[in-house]
This record gives sequence, C-alpha cells and structure tokens, in this order.
Amino acid sequence: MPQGFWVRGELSYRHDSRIIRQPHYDHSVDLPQEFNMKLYYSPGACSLSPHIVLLEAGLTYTLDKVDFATKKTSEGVDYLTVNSKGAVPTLQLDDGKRLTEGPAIVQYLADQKPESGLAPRAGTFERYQLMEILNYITSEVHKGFAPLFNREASAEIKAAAIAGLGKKFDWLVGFLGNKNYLLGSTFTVADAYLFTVLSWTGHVGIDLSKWPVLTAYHSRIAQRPKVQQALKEEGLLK
Ligand SMILES: N[C@@H](CCC(=O)N[C@@H](CS)C(=O)NCC(=O)O)C(=O)O
Repeated sequence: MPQGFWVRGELSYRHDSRIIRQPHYDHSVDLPQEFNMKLYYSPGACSLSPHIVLLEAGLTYTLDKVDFATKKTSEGVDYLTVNSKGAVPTLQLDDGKRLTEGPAIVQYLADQKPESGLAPRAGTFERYQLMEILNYITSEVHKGFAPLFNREASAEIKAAAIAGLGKKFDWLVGFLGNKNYLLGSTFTVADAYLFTVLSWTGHVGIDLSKWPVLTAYHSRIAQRPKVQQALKEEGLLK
C-alpha cells in the first residue's frame, strides 16, 4: 500500500514512479481515494479520534487546522463553507465528498482497511455493538463535557455536568471490566474516541484517578505509537 512521506514540509507520495506532493499535487492523476483524504481538525478536539484512526489504519492523509475563533482553516478558507455545522471533524475526499460526525467518519475510515480490525465487519452483530458504544460515547460522554467548555455556564451547571459525567464513567468502568479495550482484546475506533474524550478530564477539573480502571485504560491507549504520533502531529506532544 502506498505511504506518504514528508519532503521539505510537503507531504509527498510515490505513485507510478512519480512523486506527488501535497498540497500542490496534480489533481488530474487518478490516485486511489485513500491518497486524498483531508481531515479538518483542531488540536485535542474530538477530531483527534479520526486522526488516530487514520494512523492506526495506515491511511495517507493531510490535515487542515481549523481556528474555532475565526472559523478559518489554516489555508484561509471559511470553514463554514466546508462544514455548515462549524464543528470538527470533517473528512474530505478528493472528489469533493465530505463526511462529518466523528462516529460516521471513524467507521468509514476503518472500512477502507477492513484488515486493520479497527471495526467489526459491516452487517455483523459485533458491528452494531460498536455503533452502540460509539453512540454512548458521543451522546452521553462527549456531549456531557459541553457545559464544561462553555464560558457562560454557571458554577452550578458545571458541577452538575461533572457529577453527570461521573455516572457515565462509573458505567464505563463496569463495561470495561477487565477487558483491555471496549470491545474486548482488540483496539477499535471506539477506543480512539473514548481515549480522546477522557483526555479532556484534566482540562476541565475532573480527577480521572478516581476511576483507576479508566486511568489505566487511558494510559494503555496513550502508549500506542500511532496515538503518540497523532498527538505529536497536533502539537500536543514533543
Ligand atoms: N456531533 C459532532 C460534534 C462535533 C463537536 O462537538 N466538535 C467540537 C470539538 S470536539 C467543535 O468543533 N466545536 C467548535 C465549535 O462548536 O465552535 C461529532 O460527533 O462529530
């Protein structure tokens, strides 16, 4: 499978003995779809989850950073023209198709490389179990953090959000039991997502050490080389 590499700050690919560089590559070349994926992200935001999945799947991609304050991309594009919801992540394919919503994006990416084992095969019961836990993470855990990132939320609302998240964490402890990963012994896209949202606890004043199972789970995933690479690429790790 072709892999990208960096030359003088440009992501480059070998394709049919040609070297193609991003971002100025020749769009007329019929590249495999996986060459051309672009992930719109913001450092440490929920877009870290698909970023980890891109790396774990061994897919080639470019990143475009979105400034939440200005809603501009690093290339100066109005991000609202890319994703009218204004939120990251967005995955853009070279043919112009775009996919939003983290849980959909990570499943799409996993399905580009079924052999990676990042998601059970579509149509199996296990795949619905993956969707079940992705939905729990997105609606109950991820969105449970929302008041904690809202400068206008009162101390009472923030305290209630922390208490609510505590209950979700208790449930996750029971769900994980003594499994290494959410679905058992294999790392899946759900782990990339849960790792990402658990990483926010320190920033919002939640002491994750109250849930030793989750602390151990978080460090286990943090040690994965591709997770480290994603953190480095987002400027979150030296
Ligand atoms: N439902 C969306 C939510 C995405 C989301 O909440 N993104 C946040 C970052 S984690 C965001 O872009 N916030 C910026 C803003 O709302 O201005 C998904 O699951 O992808």
